Order: sequence, then structure tokens, then C-alpha cells
Amino acid sequence: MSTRRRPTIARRLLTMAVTLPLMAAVAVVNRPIVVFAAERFHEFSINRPSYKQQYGHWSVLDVPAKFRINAVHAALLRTGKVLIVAGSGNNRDAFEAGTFRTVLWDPRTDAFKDVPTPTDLFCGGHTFLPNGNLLVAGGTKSYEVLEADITSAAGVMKIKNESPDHGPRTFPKGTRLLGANGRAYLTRAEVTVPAAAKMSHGGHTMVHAGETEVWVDAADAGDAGTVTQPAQYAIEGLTGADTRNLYGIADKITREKQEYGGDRTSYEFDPIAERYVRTGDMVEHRWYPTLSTMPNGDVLAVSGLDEFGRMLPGVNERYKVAQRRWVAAPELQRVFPTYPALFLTRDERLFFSGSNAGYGSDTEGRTPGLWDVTKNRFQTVPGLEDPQMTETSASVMLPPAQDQKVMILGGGGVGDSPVSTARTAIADLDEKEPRYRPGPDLPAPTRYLNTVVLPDDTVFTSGGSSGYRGGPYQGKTRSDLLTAHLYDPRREVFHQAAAPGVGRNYHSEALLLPDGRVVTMGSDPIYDGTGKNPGTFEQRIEIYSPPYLFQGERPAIGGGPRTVKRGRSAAYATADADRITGARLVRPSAVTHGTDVDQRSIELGVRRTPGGVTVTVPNEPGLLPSGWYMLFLTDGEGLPSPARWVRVA
Ligand SMILES: [Cu+2]
Repeated sequence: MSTRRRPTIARRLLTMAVTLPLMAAVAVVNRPIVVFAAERFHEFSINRPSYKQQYGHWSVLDVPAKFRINAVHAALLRTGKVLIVAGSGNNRDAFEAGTFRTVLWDPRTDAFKDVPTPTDLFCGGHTFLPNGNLLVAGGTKSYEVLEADITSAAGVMKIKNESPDHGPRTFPKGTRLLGANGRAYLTRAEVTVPAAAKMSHGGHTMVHAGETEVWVDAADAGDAGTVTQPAQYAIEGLTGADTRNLYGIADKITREKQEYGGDRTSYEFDPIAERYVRTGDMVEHRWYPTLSTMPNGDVLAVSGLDEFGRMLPGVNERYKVAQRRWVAAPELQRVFPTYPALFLTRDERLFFSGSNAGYGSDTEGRTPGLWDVTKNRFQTVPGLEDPQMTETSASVMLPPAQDQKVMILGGGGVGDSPVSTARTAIADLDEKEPRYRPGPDLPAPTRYLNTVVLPDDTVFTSGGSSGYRGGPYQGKTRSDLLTAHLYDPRREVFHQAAAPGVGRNYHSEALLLPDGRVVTMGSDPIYDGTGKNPGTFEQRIEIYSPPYLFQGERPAIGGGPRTVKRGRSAAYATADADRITGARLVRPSAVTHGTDVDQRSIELGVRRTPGGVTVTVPNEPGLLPSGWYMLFLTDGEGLPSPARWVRVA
């Protein structure tokens, strides 16, 4: 038997030179099979138990066709059901038809239910109240009109009433106002102008004209009705003194783009009756406001566009929760961009992280800082890298909330800017002079990132895109990021998680479910896959199961009180008492446009008892505002129990 001689190097190179092209040819001819095999292998890999244990697992939720809506807003109710709100869902046809949608989803049974939606809640604000109702305020009163679609000049007309004597005056829709140029302008809606108010100042009587605003359109098409200077307009058909006392004033009447207009209706969504209950209207119309809880349970509404699509000039207001009505807060005059991320801090200030979405001055009001809402003082928090890229960034209060650390992640330039950043930064608000210091970069420049606080003190990050609304970025047509990570705040590192199958950019959201899973929904890409046609709203819902759901048996919570008081202890039964090492109260999410200022996780003191645990609740309303929370018990391995709903009073 002769031993086989090893081929020479030259011979091996020759063999390779013949084999490689042959293999490549086989692969090309059989490309579908190769791709199919690769997909099968991927499918096999991500379904292996060892993979799920390390990276978690995604699945697409089976939603019956009639319940698929444009999920722009989502909130987890204390009943465990998820309120999914579209309103008109950024669909002009739905808006004009008055078709406003809300769907309730029960993640335990996957049952869906339609909820009557009285007005267009699209792009309103929301936050949970101490009784577990979701306050929902603002929304859409009018859709934007692009410059190309504007056929005649239009503008906002101020109708003035200088007479204190004849009460309020009403003018029907279509009332004509006449300009000095001889042109006529028609009102778009009926308006009522209050009478002038008489006020005496030390013997002098002053008359303050009553006024109200309304859209007007030039009667003539084209540029004929364009006026670029402030001017006065006569109301057609008036006689006598009325011609002097009642008139219109407009800054300009042009064919410029008309922005979305805000609404001022306000509701409390009752999670038990499962319906919207109207409250008093807001003082201002608001599109893209943030609703932020105060330590006493009242709510501040901050920023937004008014009913004519103008940025509100720093006018904020307050919801008196006991009276279910809104009141002006002129003492809190402060400018923020739309949907500012405002976090209630332990010392009862509001931290503006810099994150915002959509609109606002590119210079004023974008600096991060701590807002003292008792004195209207603002302490700047410096040190943020890429400070011009805070729009469409994400912000989250890192767990546990006792650390008072807020992280900002990614973001893009103002408006439909092509630039975005991978920067993260962390501010420790417990410091006397807090400042941002850099955190680990995201794997790619990211806007619209979804961030969800998990009960094991990590933060799940998912989706987003590098380009504006998932559109072009650095030569690519679409820029959705099909990646997810688990951020560990103690080690300050991102760990890779299983990849989502559905891209999420603008108008998308994610939230933690009581069973420990995470749901992601929505996305409103600017273009389709070709980059030439408008995109379609993503209606698929995808659910992520984190690694802790694949690590064996989880602890469970038994009986215990439904209400806990701040500063007190409460005992809960559990068969797993000997392995419980931690307890968290996680405030449920109410999220839209990447803005979720409600979610936070508070650490509780834990003492093991035979057959149970006694938890101690912190006594700081700035840390733990009154309301409903998910109580999770965790074991030494970080495995959380399914949640039990608890009311903090
Ligand atoms: Cu929006």
C-alpha cells in the first residue's frame, strides 16, 4: 500500500482555480435554492433554545384585518389591555371622512375591540392620571396643505370687536372681508367675537377689543389675493357704527404651505368602561404636545402647534385633575420644540432631555435642562454632543429610577434633515450641576429608536432608521434598521438582541407588557421600497420575548394588597420567597413619536418572609407619582415574575 502523496501547492492552486468558479456557477444557477437554504438555516438558528436564551425571540401578532390600524399612539392600561390609537392615522381620506380609530388589544387572549373615537386624536398628547385613567388631549383639527396644492391665497384673520355694548357677535362661515386692494376673502368657519371689555385703571376707563381668529381664503384664484403686509379688512354687509367697531386684521395672506392644525378637545379614557369621557377643553389648541405628570397628580401640557398650524409661543397649561378642567399657566411661559421629552425628577423638577419630535425653532428652546415649575427657572444641563441632533432622538429614565439617570439616544437634524447621529449620552440628575457625559455609541446613526425599560433593569432598544422617516441615507433607498439591543445601564454596554422582522421609523412605538414581553407597532415611511412612491403605514404588530422568558421557571406573585402607600410596606405571598432578591414598580407606558415620559422602573426594598416578601415603597412623589404600576418580583438570576397591578397612593 503506497501512501498518497500530498499534492503540490501549484497543483492545489490549480484545483482551486477550477473548483471555485464551478461552485460559483452552481450557486448562481441554483440561487433560489441557496437563498432558500440560507433562510431555512436562519429560521432554524433563531428558533434554537440556546439562541432564544441569549438573544430573545420575535413573532408577528396575528391581527384580524378589521382591527389593523395605523398605530400612532399606544398605552398600557391597568386592566392589562393595550390602547392603540390612530385617530385619522395620518390618512387624509380618513380625516375628511371623519373616520377616527382606536382599538383595544388584550395581550392575554389576543382579543381585539373597536373603541368609538369622537374626534381626531392623531398627534395629541397623553399621560396616566392617579386613578388609572389615561388623559388624552389635543390632536388634529386640520391636515396640512402643501404649497403645490394651494390654488389661492389664504391666511389667519383676526376679527376685532371694539364695541363693549352689543355682546358677542357671530359671523357665519363664508363671511366676506374686503381688502384695500378691492379683493374679497371668505372665512372658513363660523366665528364668534366677544364684546370689547371695559376696564378701569384709576379713574380712566380702557376698552380692550374682543378678538378671535379664523382662516380666510381669497375669493380669487392664483396670486391675485396675496398680501404680504399687515392690513385691515372690512366685513361686508355691516352698517352704521358696526363698520367702525368690527373689522379684520391679517399679517399676511399668501400661498405658503399650511401646517397641520391642532385640536383642543380633551378626554379621560376610562379603562374599566373602555370609553373616552370628555373633560373640559384645553385653553389652547395643541398638535404634538407633551403631557407631563406633576407630583400632585395634575398634568402640564407643553408645546404644540395651534389650530392654524403655528408654533405655540411658549404657552403652557395645567390640568386640574380633581376638577377635570384645563387652566392657563401664564406663569410657566417657556418655549420647547414639539413633543419635548420631560421627565419628572425626584426633586420635583421637569428634566428636558433635549429629545423632541417634529416642529419648533431650530435655535430657541432646544437646550436640555432642569425646569423648576414652581418658580419657572431653568438650569441648563450642558455637555451634550451633537446638540443640533436632538429631534427624533429617544430619551429614557434608566432603571432603577432611584439612580436619576436619563439617557438620550441618537436623533437627527431639525426637520427633514438628512443627517443623524449614533451618539448616546447620560445625565446624572442627582449631581448638583448635572451635565451630559458620553455613553456608548449606537451601532448606527439612528432616529426614531424605540426604548423600553424592562423589569430586569435593562433597556430594550429596537428599530429606528438612519434617514428621515426610513428614507434615503448615504446612497441607500431605505434606511430602516432591523436591529435590537439590550442596554445594560450598570456596565454601560449594548448587547445584541434578536433582530426584528419589521422596520419601525416615524409614528412607531414600543411598550412593555405585564407578562414581560414587548410589543412594537406603527411606522410611517416617507417612501416605498423603490424610493419613488409614497410609503404606506406599517400595520403589522411584532412582539419581542426577551431572554428572561427562556431561562426556566419564573418566580410568581400570589396574593397581596391592591393599593400601597408611599413610604409604607406591603406584604405579598409568593411560593418563590427563598429566591426573590428584588422588586420593581414599573409605570406603564403611554407612548407616541418616540416620546414616553411615563415609563420608569422604581426599585423597592425587599425583605423575605416565610411564604412571601415584604416590599417597602419609596416616599418621594417625584420619584414615584401616584397611579397604577406593574409590580415585578425578580430572582437572583434577574428573572422577573409576571406583573401584578398595584395602585400607588
Ligand atoms: Cu405625528
